[in-house]
Amino acid sequence: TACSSKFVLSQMHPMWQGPLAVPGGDRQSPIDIVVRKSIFDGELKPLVTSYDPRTCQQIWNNGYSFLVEYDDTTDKSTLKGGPLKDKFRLCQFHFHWGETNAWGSEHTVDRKLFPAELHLVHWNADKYSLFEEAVMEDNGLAVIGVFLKVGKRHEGLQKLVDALPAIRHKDSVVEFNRFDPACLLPTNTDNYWTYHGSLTTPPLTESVTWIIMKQHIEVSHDQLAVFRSLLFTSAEEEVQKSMVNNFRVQQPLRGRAVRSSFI
Ligand code: SG5
Ligand code: ZN
Repeated sequence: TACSSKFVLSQMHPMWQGPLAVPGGDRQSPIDIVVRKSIFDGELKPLVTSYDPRTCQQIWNNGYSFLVEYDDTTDKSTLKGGPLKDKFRLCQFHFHWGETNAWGSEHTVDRKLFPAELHLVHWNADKYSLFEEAVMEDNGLAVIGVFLKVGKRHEGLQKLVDALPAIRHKDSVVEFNRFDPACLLPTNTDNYWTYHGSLTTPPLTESVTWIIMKQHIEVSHDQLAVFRSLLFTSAEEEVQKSMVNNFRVQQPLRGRAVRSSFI
């Protein structure tokens, strides 16, 4: 089942070893979004993304997911608005996915699992000067989450999918340019849920304003199959492991509010 595979991953994956795997925090992520318990907040603004595809630099397999990384030394690709008071810079995006289409997302909506979830990771450039600094601080990060559903092929995603065979193994990196991350956002970005949480991988710091899109995007089964052809393992390892089920087990809400920008 989905639950048992989550458990196995969080216990077994090398990236999860060490004391950081079990922090004592009470605003951890991911969570289940219970729609009828979410609180409409009329003060929540539309999101304002301004991404420059020329800041796209490389794509790499970090042994847990694949990351598309952006030059974040200047304010060229930014996120503002929504629940945010400050301006945040895009540094990378990545996905989490399952071994089948029945599960794979980290967040769920009324317990509904999606086959994959996109995370666009941004850091607060008004308050901090480096990602590494923002990671440790309250209000340091803002992550946009987008659910993926299986349906028709996603044209924008295909350029990414085509690059994946070159980074099949852990630690492989290739140059990747001019990818516009806005093409992976749903058409309506005004409707979202937001809550205060954490990174879902080590260091698991509670520095993240999560912005979860209500609308999903569609990708084809074949495109997700290419995600699943990636490997957790490096080229040197004898037993190769498919990169699947790279999501964290859900965390308790512990009295936090989940706000919605829509009724
Ligand atoms: C942090 O959290 C990590 C990412 C990790 C996301 O952004 O960055 C660091 O800790 C660097 C100092 O890890 C890396 O970039 C590897 C160096 O992303 C992943 O591991 C890919 C899943 C996880 O962010 S998330 O909470 O949005 N899932
Ligand atoms: Zn993530």
